[in-house]
Amino acid sequence: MAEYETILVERRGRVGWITLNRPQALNALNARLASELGAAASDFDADEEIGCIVITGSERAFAAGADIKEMADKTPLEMEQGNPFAGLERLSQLRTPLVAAVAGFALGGGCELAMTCDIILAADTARFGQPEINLGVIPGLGGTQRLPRAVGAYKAADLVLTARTIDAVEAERAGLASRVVPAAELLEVAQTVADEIAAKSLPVVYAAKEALRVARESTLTEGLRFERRVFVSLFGLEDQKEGMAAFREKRAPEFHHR
Ligand code: CO8
Repeated sequence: MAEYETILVERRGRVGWITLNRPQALNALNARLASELGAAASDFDADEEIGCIVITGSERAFAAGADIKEMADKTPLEMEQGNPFAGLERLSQLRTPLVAAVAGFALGGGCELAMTCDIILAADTARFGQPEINLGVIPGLGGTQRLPRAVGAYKAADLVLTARTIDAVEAERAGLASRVVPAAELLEVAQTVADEIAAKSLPVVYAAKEALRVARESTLTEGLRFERRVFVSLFGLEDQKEGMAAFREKRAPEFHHR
């Protein structure tokens, strides 16, 4: 496995784990971390033995945003051409489901990184927010686009315009967090959720994730048409035959991921 400086990478069964590891900066996302995260996640995505990826940080911070010190003196052209966060944008192209396991601060780019994932598990210590406006900028990694889709226009405007942060319970109530769990159990729950996903048929998981993505990115008519096409095509898979045979035979399915 490749050597990284700012992340820890590990396999646990069919689950790929990526732990952000810049404790001195509360896991602030610098160009190196963004590129390493994009590379490690893409490697897992290309690996058929991996059925789910978990991204997590430390107890104190999932990620406190983009690295302000690294960005502060850049010009618009440098931000555009040398996009330091290109690596993060790769994450939204992956087929494999991503689970964010968030404890502590998930602010700015950290909140946006969590929203790039399919499922957000929040420890009861998690705090989410988009405080960029206090720095004289706006969210730049999807915060003004994914947040309103997740929590609605008015909650998103409250967070983006005032910079206030919300705790895990408010995040779950708003639809930003999928579940809230005690901090001490966060990693265990993340492994369990990821194991459950990774045990399913891989091509069917890819299809479900893509259909959910289309729901966020298209009209209802287009989305329903896409869903129908994919649903029908899944009847060509061995795993569909196995899943339905297992139901009839009253046993657990044994998927072969094809
Ligand atoms: N960048 C760089 N360093 C950071 C960051 C950050 N985002 N956050 C924390 N740190 C550093 C601190 O500077 C400090 O380092 P040092 O000890 O060397 O001064 C260390 O981490 C610990 O932080 P604090 O001492 O501040 O810890 P506190 O517990 O007092 O406070 C907070 C924790 C509240 C999280 C506080 O650190 C904070 O407000 N951080 C900044 C949060 C923020 O504003 N995030 C948004 C950043 S901008 C962004 O994410 C835009 C993304 C879009 C980019 C799009 C490009 C195309």
